[in-house]
Amino acid sequence: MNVSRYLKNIILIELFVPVLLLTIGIYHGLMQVIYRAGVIHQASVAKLDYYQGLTLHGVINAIVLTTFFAVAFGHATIAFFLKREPGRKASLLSLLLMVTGTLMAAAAMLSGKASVLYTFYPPLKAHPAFYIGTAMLIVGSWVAYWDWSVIYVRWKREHKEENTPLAVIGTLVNFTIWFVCTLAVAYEVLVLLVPWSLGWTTGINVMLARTLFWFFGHALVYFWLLPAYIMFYTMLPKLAGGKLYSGTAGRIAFFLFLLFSIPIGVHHQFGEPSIGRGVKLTQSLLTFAVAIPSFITAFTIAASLEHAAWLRGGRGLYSWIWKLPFFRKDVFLFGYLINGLILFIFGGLTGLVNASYSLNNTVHNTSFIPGHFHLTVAGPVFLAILGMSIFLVSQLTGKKIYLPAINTIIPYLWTVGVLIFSTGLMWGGLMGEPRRTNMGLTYLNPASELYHSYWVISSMLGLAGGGIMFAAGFLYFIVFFGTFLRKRSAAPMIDFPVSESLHEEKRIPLFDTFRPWLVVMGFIIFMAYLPAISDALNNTGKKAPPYLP
Ligand code: HAS
Ligand code: CU
Repeated sequence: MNVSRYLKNIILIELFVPVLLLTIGIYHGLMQVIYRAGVIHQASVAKLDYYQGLTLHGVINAIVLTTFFAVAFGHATIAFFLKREPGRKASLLSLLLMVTGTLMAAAAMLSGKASVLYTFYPPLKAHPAFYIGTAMLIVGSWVAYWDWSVIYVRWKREHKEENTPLAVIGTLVNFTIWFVCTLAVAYEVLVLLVPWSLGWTTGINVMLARTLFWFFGHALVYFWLLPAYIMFYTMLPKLAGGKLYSGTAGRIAFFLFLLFSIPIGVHHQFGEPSIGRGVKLTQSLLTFAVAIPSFITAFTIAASLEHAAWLRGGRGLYSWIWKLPFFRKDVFLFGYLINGLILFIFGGLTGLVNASYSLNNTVHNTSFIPGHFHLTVAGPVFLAILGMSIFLVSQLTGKKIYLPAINTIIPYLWTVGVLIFSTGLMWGGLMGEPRRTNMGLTYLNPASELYHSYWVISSMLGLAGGGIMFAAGFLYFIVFFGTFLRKRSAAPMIDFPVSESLHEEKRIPLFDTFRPWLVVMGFIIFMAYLPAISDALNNTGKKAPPYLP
């Protein structure tokens, strides 16, 4: 499909800006593993402090890159599947807000005035530019969502009897979750944190701030994940040479995410004394419910892949796997997506460990948690972003991919790195290795009185895996920027590989409408969060004064 120059430029900027920043984010990933292992005792070559580096790493990789990508991919998805381009004014306004907000937050972090990590828990306090910049980034993404919603409603009016394309359902579900969950963090930032950071208020209700953060913070992880899920359902089966086993399963999965993504944030707060046991248990059980759409996805995609491999002549219980196009340059996106899925098997299982109320005691605040989330956000999410960004840049600029053979091995190299890295972190975590701690200065520094050797091997594994991840990231930058710099050889376009459904897909009205799902979503959130917020308001204790590191 041809795209206007306008939309092409908007999408390309929304890919270029965060990938440029990602160079800082990935560099600080490498620095993290180096400091933690105690190989270098002081801050990075750029003389940034450990927590400043960790903030840059988390905010750039997990907030900036993912939000920009979700909006860029959303523009492409809406334009391609509904055959209508997003509004010019709305997409420009969205882009400007996101870029300005990001620059403000980046300036605050780089100047060392916002070393508060990506969760910005009070009483850690950042410069107001950090909070306001992050809020602008979020509002910018809302503008794109509102515009797509209008496009969708108009499209639906003209296509009442037609099933809405699955990718569009996925995009709108994702941004609806995002819009609702970011309302809480907007309140936290604008009403609690900004006035406090400006010195207008003297104390802050830490419990309320944290509870509002996790209302947003858990749903955030599905905002990262769903663009990858859209690719798994609507593109991967086609890339594998087959069809999607069940489109209806995909629809059900997306709507289940709408119901269960938000009312489970308390599973990040099992250890907090001010929240009651009843709320914690309820949200622990609801967390198991949110795993269901992922199990549906696992079975549907595995069946689709097996079907594709059989069409290619594969047979046997497992040996069909070798017929899949793992290293084919023309369908390189397959390599990125399949590696993400493989990592997510382990990411999902460790998530279920975390979600188990009592088991969480063992892993909470240990390096087991970053072990888990690098198998998720640095797994299916990051790999889908890397693969799709190269795909879109090549199609939108009309340029051939630079170093296509290298491009096919990047996701495998990354996956090997993540597996080693996460094994190290999770193993260490089970032995109590703390997360978010500059261990190289303390526990692993022979000169420190805190020194002990429990975590030498695990942090060395983290270092080895992190080094491999850095190498894969470096190769990605070469391919991504190299493609930008090539000569144009074709007209700009977007041409997604689209999976057909294996079974004829009849339109089931319940799975082609948002209204009933939104009502149930509101009800569950209300029931799950009313007692949590009430606990946060009632069991707060003394208001905390600011803490400046
Ligand atoms: Fe999580 C903490 C529970 C999913 C990210 N999580 C985190 C944090 C992050 C994060 C960033 O309950 C740390 C936050 C912080 O800074 O403190 N998580 C879960 C559960 C799931 C889950 C139950 N997490 C994710 C995803 C993330 C993510 C997705 C990012 C994108 N997580 C927790 C909990 C905590 C937590 C607690 C708090 C811990 C604490 O104490 O602090 C579930 O959604 C997972 C369901 C997934 C599955 C897997 C399905 C498998 C699939 C692959 C199939 C493979 C195929 C390939 C088909 C059930 C879909 C076949 C291969 C061939 C070759 C053919
Ligand atoms: Cu969570």
